Amino acid sequence: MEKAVFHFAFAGDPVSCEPYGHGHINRTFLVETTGGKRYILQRINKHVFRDVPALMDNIIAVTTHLATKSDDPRACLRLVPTSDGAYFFHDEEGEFWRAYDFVENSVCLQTPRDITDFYESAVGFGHFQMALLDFPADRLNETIPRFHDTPDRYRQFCTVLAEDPLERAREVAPEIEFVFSRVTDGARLQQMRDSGELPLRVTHNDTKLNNVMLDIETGRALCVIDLDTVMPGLVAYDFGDSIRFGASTGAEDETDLSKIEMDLSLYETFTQGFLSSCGGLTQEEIRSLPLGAKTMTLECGLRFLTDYLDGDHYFSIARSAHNLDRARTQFKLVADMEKKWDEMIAITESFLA
Ligand code: ADP
Ligand code: GN1
Ligand code: MG
Repeated sequence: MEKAVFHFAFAGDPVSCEPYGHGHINRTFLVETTGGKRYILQRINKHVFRDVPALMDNIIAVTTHLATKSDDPRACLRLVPTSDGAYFFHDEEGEFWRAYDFVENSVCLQTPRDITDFYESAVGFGHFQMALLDFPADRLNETIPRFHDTPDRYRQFCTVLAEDPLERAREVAPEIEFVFSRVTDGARLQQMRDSGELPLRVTHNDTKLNNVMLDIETGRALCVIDLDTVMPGLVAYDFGDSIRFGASTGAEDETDLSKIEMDLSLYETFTQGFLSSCGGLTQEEIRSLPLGAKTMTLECGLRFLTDYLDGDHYFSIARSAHNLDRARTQFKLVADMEKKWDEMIAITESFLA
C-alpha cells in the first residue's frame, strides 16, 4: 500500500489502496477502510502543478464555498484532512498527497451512454459555474500560469518545433501546417479576455465528461471533480472544453479519423443544459461559446502535438504515437467545426435573450 494512506484521518484503518480511474495527470487510488468507507487518494503531479500549496488553497476555498450552496454531501468534493489537520500530506520524497470522500453511488463516464448523460454533464458544469458566480475570481491562484492562453501555447509549440529533439517534425508536416494556418483565429479569445470584452469568472478549465460525477440510478449530475485547474478564466473555456471532448463522435485518441466529427445535436444539447443551469452570463459571453469550442479544441490539439514533438513528457501515453493520434482527432474536430460554423452560431444565438 502507498505509505501516504496512513497519514489521513479516515474513518477506520486502510485495508486496500488500488490504482483507480483514467486521469492523464495525477496518480489516483481507491482506498477502502475497515469501516467499509471508501476514499480517493491522489498523488498530485508536482511537475504539472508547480505550487501545490497554492493549488490546495484554491481547492479549499472553492469546496468551502460550494458546500454552503447545498446540504447534499455528494453535491461537491469533500477533502479529508490529514491526521495533523492539514489538507495535504508532503512525504519524505517530496510528493504531495490529498484525499477526498469517495462520491458513492455515482458513475464517471469516458463517453456518454446516451445524449442524456451529456446533457447532465452540461447541467453539472453549468451549476458549478453558477454557484461560483458570487466568488471573487481574482482571489484564486493561477495553478498553471497561462493555461488557456492559446497564443502562449503557440509560443511553446514554436520553441519545441525549433529544437525538434526527437526529429519527429518531418513526420507531421500536415499537422504543423494545420496549426500555423490558424494562428490568428486561435488568438481571438485571448484578445477578448485581455481587452475586458469578456469577464473573468471562476472556471474549472478541464470540463471533460469524466470530470463530472453522475448519480448511478437517476443519471443526474451530482458534482464536478478534478479541481486542480480551477482558476480565473472565461466561461468559453469551460463550455469549449466540454464540446471538444463530449460532442465528438469518437474517442480523443481514436485512430480512425473517419469516426471523428463534431455532432451538432450534441452541441445543441450541451448548450441547452449548460445555459439552463447557469443564468447570469452576459450576452457577449453566450456569443463567445462557439469560439470557445473551436479554440479549446485547436489549443488541445496543439498541446498534444507539442508533447509528441517534445518526447511525451506531459500527457501519459499508452503507445508511442498516442499524442499524435490525439492531436489528429482534435484537428479533425476543428476542421469539422469550421464546416459547421454557421449552424453552431445559429444554435448559440437561439439562446440569446
Ligand atoms: P486527473 O487529474 O488525473 O484526471 P481526477 O481528479 O479526475 O484526476 O481523478 C481521476 C479519476 O478518479 C476520475 O476520473 C474519477 O473516476 C475518479 N475520482 C476522482 N475523485 C473521485 C471521488 N471523489 N469519488 C469518486 N471517484 C473519483
Ligand atoms: C488533462 O487531467 P485530465 O486527464 O482530466 C489536461 C487537460 C487536457 C486533457 C486532455 C492539467 O486532463 O488540460 O484537456 O488532459 N489537464 C491538465 O484529455 O493539463
Ligand atoms: Mg480528470
